[in-house]
Amino acid sequence: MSDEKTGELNEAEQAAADKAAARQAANDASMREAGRLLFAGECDFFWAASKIDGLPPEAQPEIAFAGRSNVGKSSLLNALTNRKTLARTSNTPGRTQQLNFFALGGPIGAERMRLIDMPGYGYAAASKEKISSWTRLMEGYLRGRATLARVFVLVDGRHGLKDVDREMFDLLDRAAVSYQVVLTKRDEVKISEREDRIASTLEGLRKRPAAFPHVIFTSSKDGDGIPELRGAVAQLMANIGKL
Ligand SMILES: Nc1nc2c(ncn2[C@@H]2O[C@H](COP(=O)(O)OP(=O)(O)OP(=O)(O)O)[C@@H](O)[C@H]2O)c(=O)[nH]1
Ligand SMILES: [Mg+2]
Repeated sequence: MSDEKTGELNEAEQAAADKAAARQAANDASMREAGRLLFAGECDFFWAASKIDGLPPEAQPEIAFAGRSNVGKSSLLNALTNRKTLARTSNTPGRTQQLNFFALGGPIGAERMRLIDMPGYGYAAASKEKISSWTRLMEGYLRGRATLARVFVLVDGRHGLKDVDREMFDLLDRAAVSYQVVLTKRDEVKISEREDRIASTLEGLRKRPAAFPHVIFTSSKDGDGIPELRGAVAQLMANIGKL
């Protein structure tokens, strides 16, 4: 029991908290190393789907990267896998129009897991037709994919959550797909603003049933947060017994 007057921990509680923190730190370090090894493996593009009946058959666990157009999904995939041009990046919003599948950690067909670069949303110049085909593809994939372990939803760290991001969370909550927010472009956010951006993002996720309550702030430009994100993926694989 903590001291009611001061809210401080007694000695035994402090010792237990220190022990738990040390265990957590050791686990985080080992997951980061497992993540480093996982992403140091082979990684190859193997499939693109623009229609829901064009998906590859389910096999290894999948993690997908979603987010507003131009938020940095393709850049993050390249940073994670330490490659410059694995996923195509661009200044033109709406560059990625399909679900692009990458095999990680082994030759295609014998990979350890799959990474999926998703087409962006919230693209101002998109036609109604494009939006409805995007929605069909995304909903179809998210609802029907038993091998989908988690969706990482990228949010621009310079701006925080927008209504289109909340619509994406609604879709994921409805589909009951586990998702985790990754803030991007950390290098463009003032140091003094970073903690607040993480806190307000977490606050926006608090009541969302399928959201994983931890936010990672990354920069594909200077590599900040990338080892942590690799570690989160390794932890996810460990949790489903596939590490
Ligand atoms: N400064 C900075 N720029 C970034 C970062 N990540 C991406 N960018 C830039 O943001 C722009 C968009 O990046 P992409 O990776 O193509 O974005 P996307 O989310 O895949 O975009 P769509 O495929 O159109 O949905 C490019 O000009 C990138 O160079 C980052 O961490 N820091
Ligand atoms: Mg892209």
